[in-house]
Amino acid sequence: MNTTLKTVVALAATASALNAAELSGKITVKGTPPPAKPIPQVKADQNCGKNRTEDAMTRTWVVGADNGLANVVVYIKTGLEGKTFTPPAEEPLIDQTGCMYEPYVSAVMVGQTFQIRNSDALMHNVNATPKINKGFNFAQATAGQVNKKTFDKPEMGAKFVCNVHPWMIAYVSVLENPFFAVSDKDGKFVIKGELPDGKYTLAAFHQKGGEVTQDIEVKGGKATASLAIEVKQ
Ligand SMILES: [Cu+2]
Repeated sequence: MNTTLKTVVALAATASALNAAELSGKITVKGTPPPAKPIPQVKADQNCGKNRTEDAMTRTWVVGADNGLANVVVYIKTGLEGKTFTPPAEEPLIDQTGCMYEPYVSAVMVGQTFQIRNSDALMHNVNATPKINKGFNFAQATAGQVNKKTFDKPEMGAKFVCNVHPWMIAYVSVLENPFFAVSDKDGKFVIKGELPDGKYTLAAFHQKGGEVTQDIEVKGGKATASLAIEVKQ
């Protein structure tokens, strides 16, 4: 390899090392949330509940190990002004299975295509009632039906319901940039992407507990953060 080429390769390696960022951390709950409630209609319905031995539960507050709070949308809220991003090519899936939405909470970028699937051998209707974006409402009558949708404006927690099974609820947040994640069952999150070092504001949004923010600094492609969401009844 000649010297010029070596330099180019070295520079490229440095550039990608600087840009490949990973933000990680944990969301905890502060206070004592009300316990999850059973949704007995799910198991009682012979079609919805045929693979179920235990009741479906409400998912308003899902708390895991060490007060970790699930279903929190974590995203970069400020620090990226003036930049534009291409929506990820990946198409997240919102599934309807056993008459429950999976996942309960998800996030997409503005303009990112996502899929809505009916995995049940019965009819659901997908009634999206966002406040900022345009809503939609359509039936999925057969198992395996997939419809693709996008939202074109940022919005937190757009609500999806099924009017056939009124306990079926999901929330979809729409973000302006691709730097977001949803906390897992123990409150952990990882956001990966090509992100320059610098100062940003990270936000954590919970459907019931609202939003908290924290200033972070990405250095050498890394940052960690811990945010607490307070219980609101
Ligand atoms: Cu349904």
